[in-house]
Amino acid sequence: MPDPTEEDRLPPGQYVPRGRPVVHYGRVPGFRPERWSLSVFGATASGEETRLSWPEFSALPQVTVLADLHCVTRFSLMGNEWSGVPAGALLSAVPPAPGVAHVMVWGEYGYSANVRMADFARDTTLLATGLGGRPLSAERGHPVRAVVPHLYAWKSVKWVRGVEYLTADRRGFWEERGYHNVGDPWREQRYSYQEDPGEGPP
Ligand SMILES: Nc1nc2c(c(=O)[nH]1)N[C@H]1C(S)=C(S)[C@@H](COP(=O)(O)O)O[C@H]1N2
Ligand SMILES: [Mo]
Repeated sequence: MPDPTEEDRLPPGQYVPRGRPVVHYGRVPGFRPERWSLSVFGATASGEETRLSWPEFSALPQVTVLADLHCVTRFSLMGNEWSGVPAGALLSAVPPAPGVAHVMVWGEYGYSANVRMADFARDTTLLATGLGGRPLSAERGHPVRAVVPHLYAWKSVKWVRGVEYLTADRRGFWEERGYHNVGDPWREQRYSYQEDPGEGPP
């Protein structure tokens, strides 16, 4: 049984599973630091793409955030201590052009998820490198995963390699396949048919 505080933290229709499920589509990629980069592109303020090397990314400010992660298949991973770079620090390092209201987060192998800038810029949104005081395991997204804990977990892209600033909203991998464009678990925004006007791209 979840303790009362966990129960209070559980969005509608979610449960606390036994164990700690790992979920993703496709293979777990390897990591070679000398080959890795994080590409920030699209509508940047400079008009240029910036590629951060592993040492450059690792030099960004780091924080720790305690947060739950809610999978749309209804299990929730409670009480995760994520550490890593706040998304806001990336926005400061590579500013978007004025008026950018959406971001596409890209993982390895073309997995992607779109997030509203207001959600990306929250101080609990991370480009996480650690979980529970240790580096992320390969299957949880090593070396870097997005953590957007206030949205369904498909938005928390593992193995992040790119952040694209969008001039117009565009659907990512699961958003194209019937899932909700916003994905707020507290409002049970699971499927695209639930979208209100203005919540998705035209
Ligand atoms: N790159 C990538 N990231 C991904 C996915 C994926 O298929 N590929 N699946 C998402 C989904 S649906 C969930 S529930 C979470 C699961 O995170 P976990 O494996 O740490 O539990 O990762 C998300 N991030
Ligand atoms: Mo998920």
